Amino acid sequence: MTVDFPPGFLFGAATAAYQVEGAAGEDGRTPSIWDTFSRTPGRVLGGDTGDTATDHYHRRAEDVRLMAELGLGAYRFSVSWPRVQPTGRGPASPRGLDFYRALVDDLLDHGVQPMLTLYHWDLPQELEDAGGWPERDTAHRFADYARLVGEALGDRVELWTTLNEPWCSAFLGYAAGVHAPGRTDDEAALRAAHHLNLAHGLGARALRAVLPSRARLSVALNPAAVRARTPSPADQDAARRVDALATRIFTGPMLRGAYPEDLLADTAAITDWSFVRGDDTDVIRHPLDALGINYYSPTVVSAATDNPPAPGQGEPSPWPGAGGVAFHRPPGKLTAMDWAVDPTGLYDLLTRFAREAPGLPLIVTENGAAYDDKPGADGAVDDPERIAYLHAHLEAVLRALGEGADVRGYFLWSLLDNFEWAYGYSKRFGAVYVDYANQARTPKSSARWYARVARTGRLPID
Ligand code: PNW
Repeated sequence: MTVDFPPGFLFGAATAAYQVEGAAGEDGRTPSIWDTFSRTPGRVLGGDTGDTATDHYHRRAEDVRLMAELGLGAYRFSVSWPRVQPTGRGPASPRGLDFYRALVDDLLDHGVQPMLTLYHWDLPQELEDAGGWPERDTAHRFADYARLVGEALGDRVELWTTLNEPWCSAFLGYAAGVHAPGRTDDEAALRAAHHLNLAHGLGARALRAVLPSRARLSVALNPAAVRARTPSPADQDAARRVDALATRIFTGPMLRGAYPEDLLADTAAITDWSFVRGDDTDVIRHPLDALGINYYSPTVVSAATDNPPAPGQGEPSPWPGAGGVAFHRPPGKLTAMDWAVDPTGLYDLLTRFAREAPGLPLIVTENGAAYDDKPGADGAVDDPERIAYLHAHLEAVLRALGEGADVRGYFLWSLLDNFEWAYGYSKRFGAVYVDYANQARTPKSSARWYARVARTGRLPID
């Protein structure tokens, strides 16, 4: 197998606004659902919030210099909706947009290509108060917001992503309730999933109308690399259900213009899907220039042996319509998230979408691992497990490339240690260590290792 990536392959790192920016109340930014959620006692480990995060809002210039030092070709970041459109409606906030203009200018000055995500989970609280993603109007609000950002940054940003991981927004946010806004209502979660799909389609259309033709549009999904625990028909059926709820609920309408029949049947006890109207699925099937895939760990399932609870009766779960499915810890070493390390899942997803969506370029928009990193006596942070994780997953990308998958780039999650949602600051995903006492940045050994891969375009052979 070759260790060389194709010429032009993008090596980047990713972050998201709420996880790194801080400055939660500055320059006109209003609360998002994540401010409300994290300030509610008991929701986030340790009571952590994104009020300060890694203070990236004030350390932007230093952080961009760091990216350039690390030889990154690209930086994937998200725009905070309540920073640029504080009430979720109406005109843009010039001060909010100024931050992203300055960030993009800095990136371009340093030869780092910006990749902009419009929505990485920070819905303006005012829109949640009006019903949030279960309400159809939120999709239209998103399209207006997309247009505002497109008009402001379209001359400088070529790579655009509408949504990050709509599965998490819909099912962790509205069904399991472990992410903002913390609701536990299966029907609302399925409505949210549809309105996120619609937001993607309307947003893509709004962007196309204002962006120059060289702009490239994408969405970043977290498709599940699902495996049945055994080849038995019952376990295979469990895998099919989870695949429908995790992946095809988005790729069905986005890539094929229809919801999968089996998904509609599996969720029939929860909803009749009458919130899907008229030409919605045509709008959602907007032509894309790339598909972003976020991957961390596989999902292993089997048919549950006990009687599944009726819809709405069991513990809140992010899988409405998969009541009869049991989830298992996959084999393999675990990261600090207790997620199993298994690069085959990434290979499987890349080759699957290469097959199912021929001609659509793929980008690994997130991949990485949390470990219990600690500075040594000399202040250096040595993280050999992260290097091994990255190496193995980049090898999986090369293997998929070797079989013809059109993978254009790879973004490490994350540039910096940051606010890891419900886990607060307890989980460190960064290639760069952040000391939260003084916000000092220290590249870990994995950052040096990754910088060499990015500069040379090849994996080191050991
Ligand atoms: C993704 N799950 O989140 C996000 O895009 C990042 O913001 C996040 O920091 C990163 O992965 C690491 O967690 C996920 O429970 C959060 O299946 C939870 C899940 C999946 C992805």
